[in-house]
Amino acid sequence: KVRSMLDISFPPKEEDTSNGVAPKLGVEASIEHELKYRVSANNTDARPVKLYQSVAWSVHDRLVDAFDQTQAYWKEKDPKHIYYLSAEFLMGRTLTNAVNNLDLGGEYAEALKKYGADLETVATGELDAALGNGGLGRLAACFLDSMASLDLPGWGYGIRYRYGMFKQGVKDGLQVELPDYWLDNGNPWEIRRPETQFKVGFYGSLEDGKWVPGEEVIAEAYDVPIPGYKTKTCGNLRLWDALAPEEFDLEAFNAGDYSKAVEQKRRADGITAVLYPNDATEEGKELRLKQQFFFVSASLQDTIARYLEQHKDLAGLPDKACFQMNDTHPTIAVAELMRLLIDEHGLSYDDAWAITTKCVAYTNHTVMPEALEKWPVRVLAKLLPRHMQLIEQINSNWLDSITGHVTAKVEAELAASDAEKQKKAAAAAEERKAALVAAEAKGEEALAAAKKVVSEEEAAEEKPADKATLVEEKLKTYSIIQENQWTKGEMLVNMAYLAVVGSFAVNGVAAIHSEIIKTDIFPHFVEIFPERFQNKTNGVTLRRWLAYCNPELSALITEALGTDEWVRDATLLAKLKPFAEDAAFRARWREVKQQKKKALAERIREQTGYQVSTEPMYDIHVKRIHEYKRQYMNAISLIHRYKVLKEMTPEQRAKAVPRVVVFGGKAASAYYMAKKIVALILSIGETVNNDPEIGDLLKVVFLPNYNVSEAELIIPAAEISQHISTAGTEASGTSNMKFALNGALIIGTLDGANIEIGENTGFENLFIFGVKADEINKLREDRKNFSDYDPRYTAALQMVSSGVFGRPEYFEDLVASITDMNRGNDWFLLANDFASYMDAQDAIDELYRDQEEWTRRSIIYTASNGFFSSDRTIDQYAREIWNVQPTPQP
Ligand code: C3B
Repeated sequence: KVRSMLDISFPPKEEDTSNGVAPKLGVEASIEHELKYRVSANNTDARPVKLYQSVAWSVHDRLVDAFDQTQAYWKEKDPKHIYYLSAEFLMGRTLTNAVNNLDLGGEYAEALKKYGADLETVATGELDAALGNGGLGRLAACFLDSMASLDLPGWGYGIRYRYGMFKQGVKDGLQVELPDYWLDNGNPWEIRRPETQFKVGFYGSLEDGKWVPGEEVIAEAYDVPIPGYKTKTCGNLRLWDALAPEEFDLEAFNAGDYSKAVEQKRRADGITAVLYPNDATEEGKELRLKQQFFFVSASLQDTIARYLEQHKDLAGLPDKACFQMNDTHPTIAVAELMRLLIDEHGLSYDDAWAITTKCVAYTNHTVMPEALEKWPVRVLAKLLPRHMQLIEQINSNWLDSITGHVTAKVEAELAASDAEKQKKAAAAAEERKAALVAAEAKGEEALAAAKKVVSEEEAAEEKPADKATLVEEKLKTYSIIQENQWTKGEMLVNMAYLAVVGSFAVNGVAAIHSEIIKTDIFPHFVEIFPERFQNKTNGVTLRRWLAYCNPELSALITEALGTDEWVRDATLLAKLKPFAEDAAFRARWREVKQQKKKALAERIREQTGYQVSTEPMYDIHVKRIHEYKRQYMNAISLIHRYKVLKEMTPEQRAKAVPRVVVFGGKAASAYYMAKKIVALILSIGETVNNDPEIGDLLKVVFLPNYNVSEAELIIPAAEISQHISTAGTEASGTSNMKFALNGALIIGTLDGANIEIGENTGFENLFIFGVKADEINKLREDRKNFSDYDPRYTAALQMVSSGVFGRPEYFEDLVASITDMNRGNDWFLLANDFASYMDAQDAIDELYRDQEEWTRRSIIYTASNGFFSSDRTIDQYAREIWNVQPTPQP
């Protein structure tokens, strides 16, 4: 409006399509321009963060050009789009990725010489965008990179949290959580869109069937351009911020009630204030549901508005839009899309349902029961009354539609058991008759007693099951709305069930996981729509996770293959295999690893003060801290290792294989046991690292604040990496892929994507141990007594309890969680796997003595795992679920 009033034409009509100053200037001049005008620091005063900001703004302008051109092209061509709905996007830093994807690495390196700086150093001025917890959020970020790189029309949609994942510090041997104000230095990677705003309502009531919200906030868009790798395509991540409808309630303000006036603003701010720091557990907090609905509603409204700019009939929406729900967090989309279509656009329920179920697909990322979201009906009905009503209708239609199926199933079961029962009943009747005859012969009294027994038996005899009751009971297991199993009378909405019923495709994230969700989580849904269930094994972007984080190894790979095409086509990595047999190549491969180990050693010194040698094996265990991921089991094995080293003679020690063991990962702030596991690792480090007898033979390091940028430093330095979850618990894992691609060997269980990595690499090249997923249930039932455990395990735990690592009372319940039948009872089966874990560890030591063979395997890992490129994953989603076509600009 403002623009037309001023009568300016926008964009300018002239030839020049670049709308920034910088691109016209050339890289060097644009950095200078930004330094002077945008961040206001002259050359001599170019402090690192200012230099970073200038470089970032200079890149920003180039990104905006690519972005505008791509989006304009897509608008004109109008291809079907994928909209990736995710509560989390764990982006990390952007600068290096953007410069290299735009293929401007050389130019920026050259321009920075003037400042005596290199891109790598300048890049450290950027704060990580940590708008995610862990694997799920990082996967979403990798997917965006691949979508753009494959020229697929697609946007991510999420929340612009002002505080991301907390910063982890260590104080007095414990994890502490510090706020992550990542926008502190401004954010050159986003474009605010005050012209793109939508109202989102909450609470209120239904009046004549119409929802009248009791509270409204404004969702305002921020666009984050996502450059594809060496393509003109630049995708978009649209993040929503929440604003109060009016900055101040003027009436209240005038009446002198200042606090009431700012109340609205405070409430809106709260929605996008902070990311819930939970990974695979559910909080069930109203604010969390508010966040979910907030971004889902804005994203759907936005998509529909853009669709209606070019099309009249919403029936065609499924030909233009697919919404992929990243876990259950955005599942309210099913109800919200229904509401928008029915209430806002006047469609009938049936037409709306037909459209919704053609537009929405769901990815499941976990089988942990505590992470499968279930919202109390009470909470939903209060916050979103219209949606609760729609969910009830969806559920009742759903149950109606399957009543025939369920009835037939019950009938079949009854028929099968009927014959059996009749036979049993006849035999019982015979027996009773015989008993009466025998009793009669003994006299009156005996007969009376026998008659009593018989009549009791007859009364107790199984009544023929009532079919209607059976059908009703069975239907409950399919119901989206269920009674809380722990709190009687409380009704819950099972969001995963709503997602399955509302979606046209449901997928797991690794082969084994996709099977487990079919057999253990949704077996009854598989009966109804077997074709809906699919697998899409996760992947990672090779740009960030090999090419850019490990330029040295990448250069070597490129030299060997004679091309850098592998960055785009990861299958080409297979051609590295013959080089594994080349001793000179192996020596160079080792040199690179050594260089990366040195960089990590430096980081360890900076962050922890520990001096670690670069000679020992670098053994890495990084991921969120969870009982199921079993960092605890690793810690126990290290206690054993320490004990063995202590008991050795100097001659024996001279032959031992030295290790630097590095842990990293955050414990959710409310996860009691996880925080104790962190403390235990820190305590072991404190004791071991300061023991002069041990020296370089063993160092145990907890590197604080594991995040994307730390991972980029740690992964290239790893020689062995640990992925040791209890079989059947880790849906996929994605760091295992990153480690493998960087030539780290894997010690792991037959869980998640470890299995597929084994298939690709050859299981003989991995250190696989532990029980299999299908043995878990039985083993859980048969858990032993503590006294039966492996003596190495019991001795190590004894050392914890007796205070060798300090604070024995603090660790008491951690120990109890795996030793006490009544206090955790070793749910994740550490005791069962410990012995085979130790065997695998011994095999690792043994192989490490043979550096030639070790390096050979390392090369085989990189060569074998191109399959785990997220380009492959996204290509499969695009073809097999989304039906979205690459749409590159000519
Ligand atoms: C994670 C799973 O725990 C990983 O196994 C998986 O590799 C990734 O998702 C990506 O699929 N996950 C997560 O980070 N957060 C959740 N809430 C659920 C799963």
